[in-house]
Amino acid sequence: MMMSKIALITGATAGIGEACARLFAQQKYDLIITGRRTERLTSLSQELTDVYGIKVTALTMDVRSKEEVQKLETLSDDWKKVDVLINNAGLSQGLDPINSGNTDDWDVMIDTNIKGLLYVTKVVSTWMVSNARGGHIINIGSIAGKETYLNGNVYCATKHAVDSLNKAMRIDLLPHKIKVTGIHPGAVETEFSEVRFKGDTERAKKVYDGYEPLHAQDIAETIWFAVSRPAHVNINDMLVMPTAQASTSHLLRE
Ligand code: NDP
Ligand code: 8X3
Repeated sequence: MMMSKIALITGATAGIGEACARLFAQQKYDLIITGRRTERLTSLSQELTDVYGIKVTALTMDVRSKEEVQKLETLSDDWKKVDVLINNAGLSQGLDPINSGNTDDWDVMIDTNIKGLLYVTKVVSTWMVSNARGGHIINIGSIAGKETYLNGNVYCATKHAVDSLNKAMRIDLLPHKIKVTGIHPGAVETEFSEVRFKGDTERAKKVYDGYEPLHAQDIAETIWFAVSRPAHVNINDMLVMPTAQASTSHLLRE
């Protein structure tokens, strides 16, 4: 019997992760979808099963918690044959100068974007190594991992760390034929800014005023491009921007 491929997507309850879940389901991947909001995971799981006829496992899991990430180990051996891991769960909190930044915000960003990504990667890369079937790890970085902008300090630092870990993983996992790809988006209109500004939707909307930002689907398609290359090709790194954005600080607003 032909087995479907399996993708594990962290942060599939919104934005880029949710768009990836839809696109990979369309491509007939079975999915492990994770996030903290159970209701959203349940309804997405139902939708993907109904529309695409794939199998979905939904796991409520806060990537900041080592204990919760260990829930992955309760999956059956069949689900541990993950072909693609999309390390997408991440966020920004606040936009303040370093001298007046909120240290709780810093903890959340560091714990989610760096430590959470590491905890999940440790579990899933161990499966990939022991399955001896290769695999592909996609790390969602950011333009903020390539440049630093005013008041972006800690968020930028976490994404620079992802950029570094992306390179490190590629070296460490080379003997196991595991591909590692960094995807670095510029501005994508998702719940990102609402989360950054803690529910201030007016302020969040202004981030995308006067130009067409990227849509989550654009990034899902970029990820799919990397994943669908032949076995001998790895896309190391992709920096994807809205046409109206030349850098973190240069936007053409009309
Ligand atoms: P969204 O806010 O729309 O989605 C973020 C996702 O991450 C949600 O599914 C959320 O799920 C999940 N998440 C956040 N914290 C945790 C946690 N502690 N444990 C588990 N899941 C968590 O934002 P985006 O889709 O835009 O963000 C996805 C990734 O893309 C992030 O890594 C972000 O840094 C990156 N990025 C975004 C850009 C943008 O402009 N939007 C640009 C460049 C990179 P839940 O709340 O249910 O836990
Ligand atoms: C999100 C993009 O420019 O707000 O990573 O940091 S930016």
